[in-house]
Amino acid sequence: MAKAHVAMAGPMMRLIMEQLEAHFALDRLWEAPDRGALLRDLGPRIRGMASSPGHGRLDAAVLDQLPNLEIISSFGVGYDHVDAAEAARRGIIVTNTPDVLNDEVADLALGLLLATIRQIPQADRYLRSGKWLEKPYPLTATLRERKLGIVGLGRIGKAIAKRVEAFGVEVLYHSRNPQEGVTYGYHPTLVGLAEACDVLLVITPGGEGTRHIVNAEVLEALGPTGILINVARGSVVDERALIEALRDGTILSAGLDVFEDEPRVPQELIDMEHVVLLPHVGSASVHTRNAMGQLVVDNLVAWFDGRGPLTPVPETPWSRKA
Ligand code: NAP
Ligand code: 8YV
Repeated sequence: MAKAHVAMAGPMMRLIMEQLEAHFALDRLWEAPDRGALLRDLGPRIRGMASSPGHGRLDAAVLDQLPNLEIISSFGVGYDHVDAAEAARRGIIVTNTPDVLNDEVADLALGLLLATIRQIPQADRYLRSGKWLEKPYPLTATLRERKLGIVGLGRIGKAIAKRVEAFGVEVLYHSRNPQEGVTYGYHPTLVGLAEACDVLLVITPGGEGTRHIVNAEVLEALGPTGILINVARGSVVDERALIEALRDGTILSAGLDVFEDEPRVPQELIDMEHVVLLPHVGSASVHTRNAMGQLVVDNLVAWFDGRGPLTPVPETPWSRKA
């Protein structure tokens, strides 16, 4: 039997490419000199897509070119680059890579929190520049006696909360709905959470539903000793409002793994000594990226074997039937 055509808009991990090449006819769209012409010719034959946020948006205009597409297997738990509602309308399955990265992202979130509050990168720079020979590093802020507010107590949020508890820090949270089976204090509004805590840690999905929910009003409520940690998506935080809040002391500091226009980071943030900036590395260990990549492959293989998708997103028709 002829192999099903699976397309890829940009290169992915070797683990993914090698396995997809073994199972499917893999169409490497980025190698085509004229992608439009290729899709006019090949589009109707493509039944699967392996996708990554860096490959651009998968929206109605792209889906129009793929009339027989059955499944989009996306790398990463966040899939805000895929119009999953539009895919659902067309009966196209969308899968993501949940759970396999929870601990890795939670570990990184705690590392970023500690690095921000105790100024670990700044202290490292201090030593390397020889300043320790002149005088000790200045005393820093502390995690002690703080309350930490998690925005989005989902799979990763809960893994973060567990770790924070072990640090002896009280956890509060905000999401649209209270979570069952947790004892953390729930705040129905984000401003309410920001008023009640002095560290705000954001770990929601991106997309229109959460765009700029962390705005000037929330930062004002967080207050002058407040610290913002964002490991969600850059779009969740109004970056301009954040820069202003960091400049004028509305909040104390921020630790950011994600930005509105990645990989471009505003020069104002780069120039600030009192923030910690990471290049979107929440899940970026070999171990965890391999697990995510394997799930991208396994979803496609399961689908074309007739076993259904392994990890469909909530919007897909499949999860509604299940
Ligand atoms: P999840 O289990 O679906 O949890 C998402 C949480 O966000 C839920 O508790 C949800 O609760 C809440 N939420 C959704 N919309 C909201 C809104 N408008 N306001 C407030 N809360 C809202 O997802 P997950 O697996 O934990 O992943 C979360 C996100 O982390 C991903 O989507 C991705 O954007 C980000 N992420 C980043 C990295 C990184 O490298 N930095 C790595 C992995 C994931 P309600 O539905 O009750 O509101
Ligand atoms: C990935 C992520 O780095 O899973 C997510 O939502 O943000 C990260 O784990 C990203 O999706 C890959 O580019």
